[in-house]
Amino acid sequence: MMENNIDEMVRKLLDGDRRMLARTITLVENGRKGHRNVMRQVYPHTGKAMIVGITGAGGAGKSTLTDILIAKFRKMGKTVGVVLVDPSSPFTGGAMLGDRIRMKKHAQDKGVYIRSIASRGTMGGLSRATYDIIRIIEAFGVDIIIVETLGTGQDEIDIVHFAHTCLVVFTPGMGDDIQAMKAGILEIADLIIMNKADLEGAETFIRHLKGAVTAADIPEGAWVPKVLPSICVSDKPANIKGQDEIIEAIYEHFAFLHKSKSLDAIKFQRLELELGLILNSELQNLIFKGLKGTGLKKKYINAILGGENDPYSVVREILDTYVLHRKDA
Ligand SMILES: Nc1nc2c(ncn2[C@@H]2O[C@H](COP(=O)(O)OP(=O)(O)OP(=O)(O)O)[C@@H](O)[C@H]2O)c(=O)[nH]1
Ligand SMILES: [Mg+2]
Repeated sequence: MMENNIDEMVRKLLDGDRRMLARTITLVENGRKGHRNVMRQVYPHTGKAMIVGITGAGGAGKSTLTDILIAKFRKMGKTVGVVLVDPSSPFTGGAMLGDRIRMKKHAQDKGVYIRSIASRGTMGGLSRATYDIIRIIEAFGVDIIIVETLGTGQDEIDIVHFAHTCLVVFTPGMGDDIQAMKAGILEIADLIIMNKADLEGAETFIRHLKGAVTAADIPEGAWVPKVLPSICVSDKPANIKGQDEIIEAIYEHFAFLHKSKSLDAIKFQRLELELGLILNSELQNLIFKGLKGTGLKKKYINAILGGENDPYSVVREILDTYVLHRKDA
């Protein structure tokens, strides 16, 4: 894509052109030519949306809950962006289709933008593209961005570094795992959602979760995670409940962040994370580009294969040669 086309693309994106939003995201997701230029132009327009992270085990009801929250935010007159990170593995392809069908009713609503991202970072956490895409949706201009990730460890930790409010979704059947999860979960969750509260065992599990919060060593003045029941699916619409309270709690938490000046800390953490990810990929690009045509990369790999060297020593050598000594050159 020509540079002036990129300028035009970003201009339209900032003007609220949805087609351009989709095209920009695809360009950045695939790391195509011009993506750095896009991000440079997009960045000054970011940072205005409220970001809600939703994580939890597969099938806990994250997408179903997201779907209801979208509708409620829309009723409040808010525009919503949704990012579904790796919504299903290649082995459970049906789940992603499920997400699509479930959220299809928002497809005609110009106030909602939903995007699935297939890729995860190579280290298991969220990829650089994911952060860039969230920035792009912010620049496009929505009030709220919901980011759904599967809670498989690293992703949960990542989400807490940029979401303003983090929801961790549990279900009654998970009671046995509670001991193992308790420790980490309280550091991540601002709101602990007990979804499928219609199922047996929900009340006991809620009691356990509340007990864990009470027993936790939460510093004075810090946010105390709320435990909230939720029923997202039922034959009788009247039985679907808990989501108004969740929205109320999201705003309560956001107000708390304002008051406690934690918003600045979140901004800082988010940038720290993004800087690291961008540095990683740009440095690798730069170095592999530098090695191109020298035959060195092949030599290094063969040396490792031959047992004369190891990857850490090779990287050290490359850094010594191409990065650390550059200042002397
Ligand atoms: N009984 C009951 N079932 C629910 C409830 N909420 C969601 N479900 C069902 O749970 C299943 C999984 O829901 P999803 O929303 O796809 O769960 P998810 O956490 O997004 O799943 P992944 O994205 O695959 O990790 C679906 O069949 C939903 O209909 C609830 O409150 N009660
Ligand atoms: Mg889902």
